[in-house]
Amino acid sequence: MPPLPSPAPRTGARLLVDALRTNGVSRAFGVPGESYLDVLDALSDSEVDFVVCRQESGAAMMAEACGKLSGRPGICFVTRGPGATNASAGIHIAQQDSTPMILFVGQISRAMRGREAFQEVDYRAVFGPLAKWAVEIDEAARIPEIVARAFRVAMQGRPGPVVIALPEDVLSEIAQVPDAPAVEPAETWPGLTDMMRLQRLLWAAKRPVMILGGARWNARAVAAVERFAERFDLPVAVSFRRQMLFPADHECFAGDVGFSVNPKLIARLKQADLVILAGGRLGEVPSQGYSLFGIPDPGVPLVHVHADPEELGRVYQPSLAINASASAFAAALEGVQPPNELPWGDWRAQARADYLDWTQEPPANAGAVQMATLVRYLRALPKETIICNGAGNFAIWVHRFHRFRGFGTQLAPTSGSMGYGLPAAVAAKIAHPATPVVAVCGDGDFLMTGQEFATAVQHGAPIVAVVIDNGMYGTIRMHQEREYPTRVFGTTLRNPDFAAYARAFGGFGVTVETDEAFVPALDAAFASGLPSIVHVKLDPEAITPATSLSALRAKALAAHPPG
Ligand SMILES: Cc1ncc(C[n+]2csc(CCOP(=O)(O)OP(=O)(O)O)c2C)c(N)n1
Ligand SMILES: [Mg+2]
Repeated sequence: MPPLPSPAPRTGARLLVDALRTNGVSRAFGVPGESYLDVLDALSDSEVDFVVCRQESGAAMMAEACGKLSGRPGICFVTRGPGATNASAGIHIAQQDSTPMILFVGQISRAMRGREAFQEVDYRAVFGPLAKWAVEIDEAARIPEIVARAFRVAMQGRPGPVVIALPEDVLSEIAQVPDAPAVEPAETWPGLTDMMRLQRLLWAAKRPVMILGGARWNARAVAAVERFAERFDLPVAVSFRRQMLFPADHECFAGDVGFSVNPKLIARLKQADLVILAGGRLGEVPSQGYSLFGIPDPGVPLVHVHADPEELGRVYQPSLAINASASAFAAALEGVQPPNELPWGDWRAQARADYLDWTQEPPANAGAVQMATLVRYLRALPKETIICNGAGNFAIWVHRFHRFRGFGTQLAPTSGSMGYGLPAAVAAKIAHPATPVVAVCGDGDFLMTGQEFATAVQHGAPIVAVVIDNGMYGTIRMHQEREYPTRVFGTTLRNPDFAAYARAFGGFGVTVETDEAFVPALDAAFASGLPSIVHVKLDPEAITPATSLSALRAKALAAHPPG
């Protein structure tokens, strides 16, 4: 056999960009730094679109959002030290949300390591516990190997973020090595008897429910679960911020288990005699502070399906543990047959009725602007509309009352990270220019990453950000009034004119102070074709759909009279 031709000499930076291309990367997000000039230069004549951002926190959240929508690692480049620490919120989101993502960090030259050189950080130590894997590349020749492994680690099993530190001199070092092959994550299928055992458990059940969560889903898998639910007439709930895993207009949909959950759904889950938990971990929020089922014995036959065996039995000991990705499990459900008669009668119909009852239009709130109007507007948007949010009480209305109807229509962090909605929306709009994208933000939430509105303008991403301005960190004020009624401290906000802010950046801005102006303002934002902010002045009394701020305070004072 003739010897293989030896590969052309390439810099570390070129090897890196070639590895991205081999793995189908067409877009990366980042903030530049002198620590990785060689990569910027290699990107400049590649086919990778580099979305330059204003702060690494937003850049990392954009990459995370891309990973969440596509199932392939979102890519982010940041500089050493402050660049990397700014990006850490995005890493934490990717970890808690099981999102594939790779953060590349410029690093000081190898010869300077350990002296606490300018902006030196030990990335393995800092990101080791925060990310799925953190690594530093020591020689250019190993770039193909390590980047290929990073793609695999990010996607395989339970997906998550990988952090790769790139010493400056490794990026300029020349190596003569071949590229690694493109990476496809291994699929994990249910074992030979798993689905038969699942069928047996279903045949013995009288009150079964399914809860969908986690990662490794796609549109096909979601459709397969829908068909399964129909054949078994099964109530299906979704986990915290996972509404996109089952269409809300489907007769089998029973609601979500997140914050401010339907008490009837919790009661139903507690009455169930079979729980099928597919893809998720049933963490603190969906399990209502780990109170929903027993630990370690859930107290009910539990079928737990997860792509990572480490997650099976980590908290709850299931009756049947199935080590499979959500999508492989969904495909295998086609083979599970229902009994001739389904003994759970109107169990599913009642679950559906409870959901519809709980999510009727929101009741009227205090003040001149109604959250119900926003919810009505969102429901009327095309069903593929992508709705994004960060954290704050404003999101309760979105999660409870909006009807998500398709995979990929929701970007919301289960880590409860404020500031996520805007950058997630920008990333979604850049990736899906023909799809309407709305970020629903709080006034506190928006300004955590509000500078990324400039990124939307620069990259022509006409998102609509609805900023719900109640002049406070409302969620914390709510807790404050409950625990320390009347002692308001550190939760009031003096806000800018958000509409003027949008215009100053070259976008469209409008302020809404009455309910009549709400819908025309949203229509005008969409019609503008520009990145837009609809600044909604919400009465601070409207603290949740269920109660007002003064009612909350009065209740707390009655329970703990001062003095
Ligand atoms: C990054 C981050 N910092 C702080 C918090 C704690 N926190 C949760 S909600 C909230 C207030 C949110 O305020 P706002 O966005 O105005 O929404 P509102 O609750 O007023 O609707 C805060 C400070 C958080 N979740 N994330
Ligand atoms: Mg607020």
